[in-house]
Amino acid sequence: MLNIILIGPPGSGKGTQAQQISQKYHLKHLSTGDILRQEVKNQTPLGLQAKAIMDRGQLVSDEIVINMIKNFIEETKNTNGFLYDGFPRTVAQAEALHKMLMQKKQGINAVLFMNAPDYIFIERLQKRAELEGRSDDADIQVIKKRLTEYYEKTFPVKEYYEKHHTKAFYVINAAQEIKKVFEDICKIIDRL
Ligand code: B4P
Repeated sequence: MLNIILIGPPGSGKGTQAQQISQKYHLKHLSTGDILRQEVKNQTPLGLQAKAIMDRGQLVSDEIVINMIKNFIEETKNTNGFLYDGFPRTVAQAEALHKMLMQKKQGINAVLFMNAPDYIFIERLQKRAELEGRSDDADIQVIKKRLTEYYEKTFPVKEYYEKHHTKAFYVINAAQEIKKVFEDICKIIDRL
């Protein structure tokens, strides 16, 4: 059972790479962003609560996200493993995942850190706003807020994995074209 985590700022290409990786290695793609957007679309009580938070560029509460993940993992049967995309985004979420995996006698095989300068992420999200019209991409102030949230709450997760899972921690050059980023990631997964 493989457990692979994709971590990085908004617009670093987590979702883009996750789709290709999960397909190639037959992993269950677990995107907290996608699950939350589906809840918003279905106008569930959780979705209504999450929409306002996401539209402000903030993170949804740990309690909501951790429960969502627990349900997702429990409901998934017959898989080669999980690809976590956009989760964990806080140290509390990382600790909760660690606990869940320990209970299942599993560990983390790779943490892929998507690295690039901020201006690249901003350009990509603005381009996506034109193409897909995602409400949290539309306003530059919201994009900047997401980056601030990232540096305050998610960057410490990168440091947590660097320190506690040193051998499983990999830095990916996410500024390259999509195909090249994917090739670099495959080289790592093929060695696991
Ligand atoms: P997410 O859905 O996770 O999305 P993201 O971080 O904005 O984007 P991602 O990095 O996946 O970028 P993508 O591949 O799409 O989060 C959205 C919101 O949900 C958060 O702000 C938060 O409110 C909430 N949320 C999610 N998870 C949470 C959690 N665990 N806890 C609390 N809240 C949570 O790429 C972006 C664009 O760049 C695309 O248009 C793509 O085509 C392009 N692109 C990608 N790679 C490229 C490359 N190499 N070259 C050129 N363009 C590229």
